[in-house]
Amino acid sequence: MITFFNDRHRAHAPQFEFFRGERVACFETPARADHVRARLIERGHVLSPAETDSRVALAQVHSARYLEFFEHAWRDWLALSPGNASLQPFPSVWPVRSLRSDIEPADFIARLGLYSMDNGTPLSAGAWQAAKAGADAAASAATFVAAGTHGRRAAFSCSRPPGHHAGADFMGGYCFLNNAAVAAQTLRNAGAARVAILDVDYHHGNGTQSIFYERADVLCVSLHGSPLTEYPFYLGHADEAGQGAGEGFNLNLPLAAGRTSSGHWFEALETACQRIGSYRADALVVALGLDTFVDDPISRFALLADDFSRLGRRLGALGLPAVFVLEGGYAAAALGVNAVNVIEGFEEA
Ligand code: OKP
Ligand code: ZN
Repeated sequence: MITFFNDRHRAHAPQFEFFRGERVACFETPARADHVRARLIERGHVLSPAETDSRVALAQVHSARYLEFFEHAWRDWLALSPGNASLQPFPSVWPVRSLRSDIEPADFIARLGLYSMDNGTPLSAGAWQAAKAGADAAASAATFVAAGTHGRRAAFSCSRPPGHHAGADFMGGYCFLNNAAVAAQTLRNAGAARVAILDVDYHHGNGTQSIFYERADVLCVSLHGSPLTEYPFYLGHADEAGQGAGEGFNLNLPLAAGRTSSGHWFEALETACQRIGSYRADALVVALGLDTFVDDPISRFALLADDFSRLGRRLGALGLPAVFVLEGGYAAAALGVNAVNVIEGFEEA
């Protein structure tokens, strides 16, 4: 399967994040994408640089003021003090219930809070460059798949940082630009009437869900650890079915966290696949998180390397043109085998 690789991902390499009051090394590292790249090459897959500008799709799935903020955030951070070049900005105040989010404050940290859902998404000097190139890779994969004139087409966008927690106007959960949403919107723009997004990352894709929540043209289905105990906590419950025109076009399949749940996980995958089949999608976007792996350091499911092959085969059996977009997965050394197992399982089917 052709891979569109984000060769600017290294521009985003924050130094630390917070865990229970302490600074810890980031889980979302450049090594992640490098491991997947190395495995793809080892297995003979073709890598291509991004060739589609994602600007059009980005403006359809994110708000103009959020894109404006994020693109210039590092410049604005440096403008506070030249010494900021070696520091990471974090939000410290957020417009929760009863506070206003319609007026953008002038203060930088207040703006950062307005456009963030957590303090776990460190900005870096190259965050915009890396994330924008990642969105371009997702748009390129979708454009490639949409251009397929005969036979089944599929492509893999191999990129970081991930995207599925980023909403129309906020960053969060290591995510800045919603790559899966960019891929789905690019497929729609190219003429696909109905696009299904299946998010198999361990964490609920709250950003993707919220972007398409009132739309019937993009079905969102997600398998994830229950938000009662797992990030992002405030979205991802089973009763979230979509709203307005989008009612009935969102399906959440939350599962209890636990190392012995891979049987339950594949049962839920079956439910997800049935729904995608009945939707009669023209194309599929897979938000491919690999943090369901048994050894993932921040997640609690129990999938093994072979399970990722099985996942790929099941998705292949849907018989749909597909765009795979890399999301999470923090057992970095295992990421290559696991990601490529999904890709090759899909091709096998
Ligand atoms: C992003 B993706 C652990 C903090 C966890 C949020 C997790 C974001 C996961 N110290 N922070 O869905 O894989
Ligand atoms: Zn995740």
